[in-house]
Amino acid sequence: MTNLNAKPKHARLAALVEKAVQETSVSDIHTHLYDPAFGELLLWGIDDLLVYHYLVSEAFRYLDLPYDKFWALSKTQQADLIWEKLFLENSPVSESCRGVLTCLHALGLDVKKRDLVALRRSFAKWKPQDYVTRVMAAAGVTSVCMTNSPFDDLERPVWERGFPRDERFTAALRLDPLLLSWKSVVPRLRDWGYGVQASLSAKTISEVRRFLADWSRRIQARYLMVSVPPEFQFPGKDDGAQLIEHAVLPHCREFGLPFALMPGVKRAVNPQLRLAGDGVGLTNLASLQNLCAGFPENKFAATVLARENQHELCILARKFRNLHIFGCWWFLNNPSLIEEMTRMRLELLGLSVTPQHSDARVLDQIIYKWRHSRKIIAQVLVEKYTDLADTGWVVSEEELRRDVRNLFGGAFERFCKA
Ligand code: RAT
Ligand code: ZN
Repeated sequence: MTNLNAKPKHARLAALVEKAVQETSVSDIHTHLYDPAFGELLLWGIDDLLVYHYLVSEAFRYLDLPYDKFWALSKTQQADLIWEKLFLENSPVSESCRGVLTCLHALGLDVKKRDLVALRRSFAKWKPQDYVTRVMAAAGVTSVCMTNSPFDDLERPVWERGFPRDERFTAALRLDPLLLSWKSVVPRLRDWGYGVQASLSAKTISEVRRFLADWSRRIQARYLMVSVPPEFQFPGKDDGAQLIEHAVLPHCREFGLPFALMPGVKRAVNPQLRLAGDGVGLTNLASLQNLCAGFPENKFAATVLARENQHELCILARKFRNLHIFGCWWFLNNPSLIEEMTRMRLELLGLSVTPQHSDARVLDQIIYKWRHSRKIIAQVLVEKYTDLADTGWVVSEEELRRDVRNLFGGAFERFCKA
């Protein structure tokens, strides 16, 4: 028989959950944003939103322009073309396109008129520093973790000069060149005063550790990170695996920092698309298992790019408490997949996960990435709490707020400190 009281009770629960999810601020643990002290490296505004590489690859589905002609255009011209193809000539139903509109709408701009020139005028009024505050408030985000690479020639000099940190922008030390193309970074490390050689002698390893220590301190890294291709193997005899084992992991243990792995990206499957040209492949997660099992004193965080890897990743995290899984990365950052992954993670791991990170490259994007994800996370939570309520276990408002805080950065924070 239907319980006639059930619906209003559950509607009240749903309203409480939605309110808690809306009101709980997020600590966004992986973005490509920059502290405003980095000047033009911090991207924001309508043109940067439109030339986001997620949209570039979508625009090329409709564009018949040769790639090099597109790249020769100015940013404004590229944005004009993308607007025309993805917004005017076709309805902007893809998640990345919808995201642009969510941002504009949240900022109080009129999207109905489809007037790009007027939109540009509205953005021209903002100063970056004030805009950061405005956008973070609109997104309900209190801190964003940057992706910081000493190998980036635009970024490195800013760190070397030093600057007063904006506390809202925390740092993560990104190591892709070091671990994926060791031979190419040897001369650079030598230029910077580290006595390394191509062969991984004890002296070279100790100099790499000195480099990691210098940079971890300089940027006050919250964690170290690398994205790896699907074929990544650990343990291994190649430079990357050796450097991880003998330099990165001991360094992380010494500094008490997690090592974040992002497996599954096939870089430059279409190099003509530049940043938009990367693809995805299925990863053999045995390597991650070997890391977690072989180095119980290390903490690992992971987000994996292939949808087909997600179930196995959850099972790994059930087996290894030194593994924290996070985010619906890149091609997974779509409503249908966020919903599937969030539900699966909660069912297998409870609240000991970080269901989302924004990966924002343009400041404004934190608005849409979090609005869209909050909606889905709330729906999944309502479903889970309703199932509990059916057993008689009713979560209090305080309990559900605690849970949401954990999902929005608290669980990761605890993992980092453990
Ligand atoms: O999501 C992205 O913007 C990608 O281009 C990558 O930067 C990815 O998130 C990464 O961190 O490698
Ligand atoms: Zn990223």
